[in-house]
Amino acid sequence: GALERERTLAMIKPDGLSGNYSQKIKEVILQSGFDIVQEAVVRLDAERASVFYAEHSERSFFESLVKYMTSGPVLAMVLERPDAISHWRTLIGPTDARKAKTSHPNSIRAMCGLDSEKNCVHGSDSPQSAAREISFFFGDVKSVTVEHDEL
Ligand code: DGI
Repeated sequence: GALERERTLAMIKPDGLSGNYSQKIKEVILQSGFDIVQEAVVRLDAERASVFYAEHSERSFFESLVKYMTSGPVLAMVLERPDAISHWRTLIGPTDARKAKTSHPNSIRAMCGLDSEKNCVHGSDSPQSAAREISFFFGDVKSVTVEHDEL
């Protein structure tokens, strides 16, 4: 939990956009003290969606996940505030939106998600994923921190 300002990649997935949840989700974002630093509506093709979710390429649900993520446009956003990564993960709730509806009723996934796949929003799960996902949508970040042992 860094106290310094931090950036994360948030995404409203196709069902969130087509269900007209963007405005409501943005209200939650702004009321929670995030700045929306960048945003773009993007249509992912199968190749791009597969790259985004490459870590799940061996999972049984991968083909279905790619189909879902290419079923319509998504809204990608760079969010900034202190502790942005874990704060946004807390706001969106658990991966399975059905679980979210019972255990985290105030979460974003409880509001607009359907199940463990169609869960309407994404949030980076670590500083490494945030850097990768921000550059996936918005190009390379200029101020990437380089660890000493990488030099
Ligand atoms: O970081 P999360 O999105 O909360 O969850 P994750 O990184 O474990 O999985 C990424 C996405 O893959 C998730 O948002 C929806 C999909 N997914 C994860 N687990 C399942 C799944 N899709 C299906 N159909 N079944 C799953 O068990």
